[in-house]
Amino acid sequence: MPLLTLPYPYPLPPTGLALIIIDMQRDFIEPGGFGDALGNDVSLLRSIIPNVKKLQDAFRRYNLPIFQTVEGHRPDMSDCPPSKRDRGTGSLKIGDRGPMGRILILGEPGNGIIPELAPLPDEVIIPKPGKGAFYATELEAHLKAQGITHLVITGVTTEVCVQTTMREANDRGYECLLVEDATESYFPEFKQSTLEMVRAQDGIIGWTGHTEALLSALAAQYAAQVMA
Ligand code: C5J
Repeated sequence: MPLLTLPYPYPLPPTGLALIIIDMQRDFIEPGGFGDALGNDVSLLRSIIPNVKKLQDAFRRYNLPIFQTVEGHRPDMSDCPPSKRDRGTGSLKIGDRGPMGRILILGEPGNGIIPELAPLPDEVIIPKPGKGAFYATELEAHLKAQGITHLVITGVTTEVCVQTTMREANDRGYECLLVEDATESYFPEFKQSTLEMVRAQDGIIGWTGHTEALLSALAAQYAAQVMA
């Protein structure tokens, strides 16, 4: 069944599909975290939570792998380049103590995934020090070990960590579908531009599509496999 995507139908594979949920962590979505410290209206990101949840539920239902990422640094910040730590003019920097603990530090309350999308104990969380989920992480090793070739990509923020990850994945040969209504930005115009960029030139970075169409296609493709 062709999936309604741009620039042309995304080829859902019989096996090898995974869901990537990027950085749906309190640091970006709740007041008092990194996103807030950078001066953003963090409430804008909440709108996609129901759609990401629907996709998470569907991938669980069809026994398809899910990988969540969190952007964060070791408590000693040895993996945080000074250029990243010192960037900006705000008073709260990475590593400083804020209302949800130390900003963007792994293991702090603010660094945790929002409760609505809490992973199951056997689902993989990839901590990442950069914007892309492949840089200095174990994501690619996990994907290779599980024979993953196709990635459905969701999360925040569209033009920063989501787009960087999608470009990294594309260069590594993964077929990537970015779900329009399951990714969000603090800047609506940047989100729109990113969507157009990735699907331009006949899908130079990949495909874009919508949650409901994807859910129908997943049911058509994978429900029978689960029941078999
Ligand atoms: C940012 C991200 N925006 N997850 N991180 O710094 O997009």
